Amino acid sequence: MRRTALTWLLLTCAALPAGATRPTGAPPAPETVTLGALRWDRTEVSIARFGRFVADTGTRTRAEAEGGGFEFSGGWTRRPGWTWRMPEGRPASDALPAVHLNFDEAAAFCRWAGGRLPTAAEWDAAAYTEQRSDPPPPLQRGTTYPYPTGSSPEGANTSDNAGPDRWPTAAPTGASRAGVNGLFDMGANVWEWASDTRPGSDGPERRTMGGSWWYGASQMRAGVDAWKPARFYAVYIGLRCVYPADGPAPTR
Ligand SMILES: [Ca+2]
Repeated sequence: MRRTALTWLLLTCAALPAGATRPTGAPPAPETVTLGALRWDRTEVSIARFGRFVADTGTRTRAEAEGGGFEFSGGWTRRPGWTWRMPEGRPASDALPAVHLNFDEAAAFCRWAGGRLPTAAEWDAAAYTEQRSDPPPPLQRGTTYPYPTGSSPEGANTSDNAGPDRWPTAAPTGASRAGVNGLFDMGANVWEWASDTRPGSDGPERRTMGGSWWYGASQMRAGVDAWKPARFYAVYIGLRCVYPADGPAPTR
């Protein structure tokens, strides 16, 4: 896959005069972004990718075993048949983010892929501070932004909509606009598990980052202190992983 994409890129570049616009159907951006010692998934983990982990490991998630994941509807409500395969209980695009996964399941996925879940501090640095040497305008290297999308939350999949809602629930991974560090959906779409932990009334809790499609843009800001029981799973919570920058390519 990687070699094919590279070959395609080289052929494309060779055929284009300097300054030409990339044609429609040009190869997608690389699937990871390297920032310092860490390589980041550019997007949230998709159903397709989580499916390869399940095929490889035989994993059966708690949401599947326990009768379905949770939605908030006047309180946390279990929805029969809502699982990572079918986030809202019906067949869905496999480009959607994988959800209905508890912390341990998210962490197991990242181990399989060759990495781990990020800490909240790592996540914040990647989400809000532009680190690339030559970012596309208006992003500027070294600037810390209020939103993972930059100076404004525009382009993120939140519940704030001036007009028609393009994505009433989750958006396909990578469908929104790339933000700080070229990462997609660090703000909103689905919450992302981080490894920070604290005791809770329902067992250990883990922090979740970035807000979701259910919330407005205020939940995308740095410093939002959101925690969930580690064993919880819901339609709003997904993940992305980090990998050592000097390690092998992640399993996809
Ligand atoms: Ca997100």
